[in-house]
Amino acid sequence: MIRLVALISGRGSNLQAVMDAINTRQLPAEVAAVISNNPTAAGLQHASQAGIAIQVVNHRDYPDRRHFDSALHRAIEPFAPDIVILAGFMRILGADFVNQYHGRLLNIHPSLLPAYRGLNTHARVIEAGETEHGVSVHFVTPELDGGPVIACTKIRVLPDDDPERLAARVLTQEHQLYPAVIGWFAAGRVRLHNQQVCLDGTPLQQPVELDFGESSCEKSRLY
Ligand code: NHR
Ligand code: GAR
Repeated sequence: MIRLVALISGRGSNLQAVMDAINTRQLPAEVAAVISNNPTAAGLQHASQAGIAIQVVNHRDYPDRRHFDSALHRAIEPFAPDIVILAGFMRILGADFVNQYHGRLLNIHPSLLPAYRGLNTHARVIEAGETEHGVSVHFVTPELDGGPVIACTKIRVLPDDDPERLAARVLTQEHQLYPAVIGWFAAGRVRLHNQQVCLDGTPLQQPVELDFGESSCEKSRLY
C-alpha cells in the first residue's frame, strides 16, 4: 500500500477518480493528504468529506516562489508520501522542490506531450487544426511539462469541437489514465532510472499508449 499526497488547485475531478479507484479496490494506495495552493479549491471539500487530511498553502501568502515551494515541502513532509501527484495543480514548481521528489512526483497534462506544454492546450490544439489530441502522465522534472512521459491516451478531435467539448472528452480519459499509471507505480512496475522511464524493468522507447475506448466499459481490463 503506497502513501500518496495530492496537490490540487481546483475542481479535483482527477483526485476524485483516484479516490474512487482506491475505494473500489482497483488501486492499492492511501491518500495521506490533499494540499492546495487555492483555499477555495472544490477538491478540498471532497477530500475532507472523505475523511482525508487537507491543507492550504496559499501562494499569495509568500513573497516569492522559493518561499512558497519550501512551505509546500514543509506541508508535505509530515505525511511521508511514497508518491506526490499533481492533479490539476496550477503553480510552476522550482527545481529545488522538484529534485526533492525525484522519481516520486507525477503530473497529468492534457496534451500529447511533448506537444502543447503549458496552459490552454485544448484551444491551441483546435486552433492549430490538429486531428488528434489526448492526455499524458509524466514524471515531473524542473523543465515544465518536459519530464519523461510514462503513458498517454489519444482521442480524435472532431470537426465541430470547441475547447470545452474537447476538454470534457479528454477529462474522461484522464480519469482512467491517472489511476492506471498510479497503479503501476504502486505495484513497483514503473520507475525513473537515469531520466528514463522503466516499466517492468525495461526502459520505454516511447510512452505506453492506453486505449480505454471513448465510452469506457473495458476499464477494469487495463489495471
Ligand atoms: N513544475 C515543474 N517544475 N515541472 C512541471 O512539469 C510542472 C510543474 C508545475 C506544474 C503542471 C502543468 C500542467 O500540467 C505542472 C508541471 C501550471 C502552469 C503555469 O503556467 C503551467 C503548467 C502546469 C501548471 N502556472 C502559472 C504560474 O505562474 C499560474 C497559472 C494560474 O495560476 O492559473 O505558476 O499544465
Ligand atoms: C485537468 O484537465 C488537468 O489535466 C489539467 O487541469 C484539469 C484539472 O481538473 N491540468 C493542468 O492544466 C495543469 N496545469 P481537475 O481539477 O478536475 O482534476
